[in-house]
Amino acid sequence: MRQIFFLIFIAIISSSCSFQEKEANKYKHSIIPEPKDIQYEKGNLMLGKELEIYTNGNTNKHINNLAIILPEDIGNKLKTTKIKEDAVIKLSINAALKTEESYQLKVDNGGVEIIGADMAGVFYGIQTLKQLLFQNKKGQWSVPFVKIEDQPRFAWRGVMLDVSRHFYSVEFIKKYIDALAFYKINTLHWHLTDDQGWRIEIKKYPKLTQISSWRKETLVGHYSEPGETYDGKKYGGYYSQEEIKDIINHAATKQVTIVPEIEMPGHSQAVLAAYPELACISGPFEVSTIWGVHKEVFCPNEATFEFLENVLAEVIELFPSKYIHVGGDECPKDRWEASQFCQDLIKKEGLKDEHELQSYFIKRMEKFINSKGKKIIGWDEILEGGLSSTAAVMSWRGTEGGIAAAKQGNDVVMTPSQSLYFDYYQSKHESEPLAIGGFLPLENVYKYEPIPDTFTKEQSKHIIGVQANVWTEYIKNSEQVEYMTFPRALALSEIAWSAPVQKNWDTFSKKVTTHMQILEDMHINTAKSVYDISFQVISDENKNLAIQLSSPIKAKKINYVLGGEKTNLSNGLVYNEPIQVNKPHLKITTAFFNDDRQLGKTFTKEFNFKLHKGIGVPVNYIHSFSKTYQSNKDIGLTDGLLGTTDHLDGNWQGFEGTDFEVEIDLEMIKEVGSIQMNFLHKPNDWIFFPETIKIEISADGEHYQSIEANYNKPSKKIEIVNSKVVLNSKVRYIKIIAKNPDSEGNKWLFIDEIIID
Ligand code: TNX
Repeated sequence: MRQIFFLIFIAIISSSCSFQEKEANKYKHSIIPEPKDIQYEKGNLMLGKELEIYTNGNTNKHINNLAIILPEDIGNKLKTTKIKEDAVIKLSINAALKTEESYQLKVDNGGVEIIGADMAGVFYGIQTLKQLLFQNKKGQWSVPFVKIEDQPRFAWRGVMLDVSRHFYSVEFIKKYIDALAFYKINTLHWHLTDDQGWRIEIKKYPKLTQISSWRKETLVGHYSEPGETYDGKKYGGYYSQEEIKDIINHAATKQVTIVPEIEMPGHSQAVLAAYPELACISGPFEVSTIWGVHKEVFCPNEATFEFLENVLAEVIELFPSKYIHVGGDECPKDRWEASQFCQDLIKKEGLKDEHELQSYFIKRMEKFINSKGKKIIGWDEILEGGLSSTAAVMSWRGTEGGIAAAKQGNDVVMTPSQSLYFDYYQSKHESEPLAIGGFLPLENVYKYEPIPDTFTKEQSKHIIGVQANVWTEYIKNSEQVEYMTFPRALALSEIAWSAPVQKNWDTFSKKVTTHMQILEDMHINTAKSVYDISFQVISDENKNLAIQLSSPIKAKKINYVLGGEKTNLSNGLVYNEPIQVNKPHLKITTAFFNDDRQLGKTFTKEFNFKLHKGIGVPVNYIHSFSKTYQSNKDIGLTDGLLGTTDHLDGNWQGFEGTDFEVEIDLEMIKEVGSIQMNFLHKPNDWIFFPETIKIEISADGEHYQSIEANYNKPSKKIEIVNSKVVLNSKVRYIKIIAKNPDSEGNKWLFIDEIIID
């Protein structure tokens, strides 16, 4: 049936080369994920006061999505009053577009036309239109004339949210789905059960929500900190089946599939608290109050299988998803090893060991799930001990599991922790809220390529998608979920949707600034660390020291002033090139700007340089310094910055178990009065002063004079050991060898700086 909806006022004015066009052009490349093909044409379509929408097929169901996209003054007043063939916005499905979820979007004088291969395609066309609209909020709403053809790279574009470690409201889950769908993410993997809480109502087992959903308290601070303390507050919650249905229905309108995860056989301590008979040892057990891998797991006995089948029967009834996630990760085998029942079962089933017993467990559950017309997916541990050919694998411990699975013909979702764990830190700034660990800045997410270049076409087909995981041990509330997810989900979106040829970090990074603004308009709490400014001391072509300012994403503008913290940076200098160091004391205050608006925090750094004749001179290392302690890399020893007794202050270079041996070429003969070096002595941190220090100098590079450097042995627990050699000679080449007291072992030598006067 053909339908036309007449909505509110309309006025189409096409303008050429107007102010609006310039505005629109400015944001030309701000669609995330980057479409397959996009061509801008001259002119804009002005969306005025009245808006008519024409739909065919089921696409009238998207009217609401369209309503939300429209700016509040238009979209909030949707009315369907009149039928009209030449509507401004036309939505239709055309099966001639072969690729699932693909769409075409055309904006010209005639209006906006979105043709989708299917309902999802139309929805994604609307998301693109919404992004074009968001970008010109100037009271008047215009869309640039454009022709877009677009299709996804991967079918599974996912985010996993752990609601066990911390629990979030129904309202938030919907908001989260909306935000992800806006970036064409189509799968929410819902981690509903874990040791610390069971979050889904199961009618047959009421104790799951009475007991397993509640923990008596929660660990305070990081798991690795010594001396555990707890907050003493009962914590928990669960989603009723009604609420789950409501969320699933909402997700469907955003083309998002929710894949439920019921963890087995590990991460199941919360269940055992309510049903201790499902363990191999006798209880009681409690819902866990700490993080990590737990030994209390399901026993592979008939009671467990019956329980899980009953649970899954209700889960399958609720969730339309083709996949059911069965967990399978981190299942310690201690209880199974000690259990006579398990050992007998291993013998009876002819299994090799406890890993094959886990595989027996998963295969049994898979049979049940398949019998209900669904497929299983599990964490990569389900590969251990053998896997059926129909199971899909989520590769999280790196990519090896995924690669092995794809090679043997199993479908794979790539979610390697080092590239896609959104519970990792995204910035090293000390103001960053407590996180589990790791370091995953936006750029590292963006760089991730899910298909190994050694893969054949056939193998590549088994990589069905990518997913980011938001584990929530340290994510206490929904604002924090948003913070950890955005903007990193924008990079995920582009990995998952756009073809590799469309990807470009510089372009993407510019788009991010615009989208940070859009996300703010959507009331999403984003991580502003993409606007952090870092300082790096470098030496320019003339061996002059300079300070380079940079930010994680390409800045529209970095402003700075020399000096004061409270200065108004919008009137500051615009950073174009490294700031010359021409005096020993320098203080820089700086921030990231978009036009005249400061976007991130203000950063201030003070430098106290010791300016000497060796400044900026490159050092040739015979044994390389450790990557962990590298200060300003190759000029770290000649950057004029002296290390303090804090060996992590960023100035020291560390050498583990090797001598310190370098060569320096001053590039011309210079009158050198003396050479000084500082070594750190800090035995509690396994850092020791050198056994001997030898300096060799030469004017021609052939004839060297060797001098033993003297120094006073340290008398304190922490001391900077200075050694000075008076030369008063003409020198060009310098060699320095400081002996590590333990050059075969693992003692550290720390040096900074080589001061040539
Ligand atoms: C490992 S990834 C886990 C989770 C933790 C996560 C923390 C996986 C399948 N298991 O239980 O929350 O690390 O990063």
